[in-house]
Amino acid sequence: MHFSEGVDPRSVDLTAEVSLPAAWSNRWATQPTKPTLWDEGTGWITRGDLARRTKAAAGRLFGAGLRKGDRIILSAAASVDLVVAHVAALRLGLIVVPVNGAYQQVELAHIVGDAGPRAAVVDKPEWVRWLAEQAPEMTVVSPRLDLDDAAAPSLDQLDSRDPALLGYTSGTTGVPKGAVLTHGNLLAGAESVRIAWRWTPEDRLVLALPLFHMHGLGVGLHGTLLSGASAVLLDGFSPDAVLDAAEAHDATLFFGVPTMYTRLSQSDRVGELSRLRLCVAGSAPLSADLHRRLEEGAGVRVLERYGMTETIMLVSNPYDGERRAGTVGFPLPGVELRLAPDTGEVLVRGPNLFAGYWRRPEATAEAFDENGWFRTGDLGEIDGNGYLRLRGRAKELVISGGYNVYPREVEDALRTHPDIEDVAVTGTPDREWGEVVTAWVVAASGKAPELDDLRSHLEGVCAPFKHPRLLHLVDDLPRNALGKVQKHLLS
Ligand code: MCA
Ligand code: AMP
Repeated sequence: MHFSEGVDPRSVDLTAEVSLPAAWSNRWATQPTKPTLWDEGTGWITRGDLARRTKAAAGRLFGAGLRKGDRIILSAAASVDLVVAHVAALRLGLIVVPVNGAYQQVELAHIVGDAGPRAAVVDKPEWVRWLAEQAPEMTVVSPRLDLDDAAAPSLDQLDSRDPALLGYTSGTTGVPKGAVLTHGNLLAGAESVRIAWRWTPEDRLVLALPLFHMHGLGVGLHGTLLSGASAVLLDGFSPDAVLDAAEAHDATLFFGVPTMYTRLSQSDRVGELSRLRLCVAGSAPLSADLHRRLEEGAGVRVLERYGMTETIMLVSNPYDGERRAGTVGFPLPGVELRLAPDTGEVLVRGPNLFAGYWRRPEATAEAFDENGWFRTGDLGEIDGNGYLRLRGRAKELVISGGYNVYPREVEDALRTHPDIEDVAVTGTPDREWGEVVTAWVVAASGKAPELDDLRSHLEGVCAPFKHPRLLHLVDDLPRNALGKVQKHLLS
C-alpha cells in the first residue's frame, strides 16, 4: 500500500543502514555542496557544513567529558545550532533527552532527577539557574556549545540497539517516563515515512514544529536528513511565516498539528498551500470537516498519519491512494497492527517500537501484552477498505494544540488551592485547539474560585499549555462505587 509501484516490500530492510548518523554520513559524502538546513540567523548551510560542524561539536562535547551512553538534555528554539548539537550528540553515542521549553522548574526537575543527564543544551536563562541549583555538576551550555575545542573521537560507531533518545511521555498513566528509543528505532521511524511519502533529495520542508517532540524531531528533522533533502527551520508557527517561507524557498512539504491547519484555513492566503507537493497532519485528530475545508479552500488533500513518542510513526494515509478524511490510513512499512478483540485498543509491533521505559521495568512490562504487542492506549476500528479510524482513547489524556496534558498532573496541582475541595480535569472539544483543558471544581466552604485564580495558582508549577481554559463549578463529582470519577458524565 505504501510502496511505489514495482517495489517488493519483502526486499525493504528499514534498518539496513544501522543508525541515522551512519546513514546521514553516507548522504553527506555525496553532493557536499547541496543546501540542507536554513534558519533566519544563519541562512543556508550545506551537507558538507553540517558534517564538519557536527564533527567539531562532537569534539567539544567529548572534550567536556561526555561519553557514549551519557544523557544530554536538549531544549531550545529550533535553529541550525540546535540541530548541530543534536546531531553531534547522536554521532557521539550520547542519549538525547528533548524537553519542552515551556516546562516549569518542577517539571524540568522531574526529568533531570529521572534521566540523570550530565549535560544540558538550553536557551532560557532561568533554566540555567534551575539546573545549577539542582545539579551543579552538570555542564550547561547554549546551543552554540560554547565549550573548548577538542579533537573529535571516532564518530558514528553505533549499534542499532544502542539507546539514542529518551522521549518523556506519560504513556497510558502515571508520571512522565523516558521512552528509550534506540538508533534502530529512530532509523526505522524515519525510513518508513521516507518511503511512504516519497521523500526525495529534491524535497524541502517548512519545519515550524518544535524540535523537542517526535513530530518535529523524529519525523521532520530526521526524515529530512535521511532523505538527503532540505528544511527551512522556523522558530514558531504563524500562517504567514509558513506561507512566506514556502514561497521564498520553493518548499515542497509542510507538516503540522491540526491547530496549525485550523489557523491556516482561516488565512485568506490558504490557497498558497497548493504550491506544496504534500501537507501532512498528525499528533491529534484532524476533523473530517477541516480536511474538507482545506480541500475546498486550497485544493490540498492533507495526508493524516498517526504516531506516538514510543513508536514514532505507525499508520498513514496513502500517498497515491485515497486520503480518507477522519481516518489515519494503513500501517506504515514494518509496522504490524491489530485491534484487541475485547476493547478495540490498537496494538502494534515493529522495528520502530521503543526498547522500554528508562529504568522502569514494571511500567515497561505493563505496556506490552504477553505476545510483545505494545498497547497504544488508543481505541480504533478498521473500515471496510482497511483504513484505521481512531475513535477515542483508553488512556486519560487531553491533547491541546498537539501538546499532551495528563489530567492527573493538573488535578494534583489544583487540589492544593485553598478554595478547591475536589477537582476533575477533562478535555472539551474545541475548533481551534482540538480539545481545551477544562476544570470541574467543587468549591471549598462555598467560596467559588474563578478561572484566573486557577491559572495563577498553576503559574510556575505547570507549563502554560496545561492551564485550564474552562471552569465549571459543580456541587459534587460523579463517582462510581470504587470512588473513581466518572469523567464521561462530565459534559
Ligand atoms: C501555546 N499555548 C497553548 C498551546 N500552545 N495552550 C494550549 N495548548 C497549546 N498547544 C498557549 C501559550 O502558552 C499562550 O498562553 C497562548 O496559548 C497563546 O499562544 P499562541 O502564540 O497562540 O500559541 P502558539 O505559540 O502559536 O502555539 C500554538 C502551536 C503550538 C503552534 C499550535 O502549540 C505547537 O507548536 N504545537 C505543536 C506541538 C507538537 O509538536 N506536538 C507533537 C507532539 P498565554 O496566553 O497564557 O501566555 S506529539 C508527537 O510528537 C507524536 C509522535 C505525533 O503523533 O506527532
Ligand atoms: P505522544 O505521546 O505525545 O507521542 O502522543 C501520542 C498520542 O497522540 C497518540 O497515542 C494518539 O492518542 C495521539 N495522536 C497522534 N496522532 C494522531 C492522529 N492523527 N489522530 C488522533 N490522535 C493522534
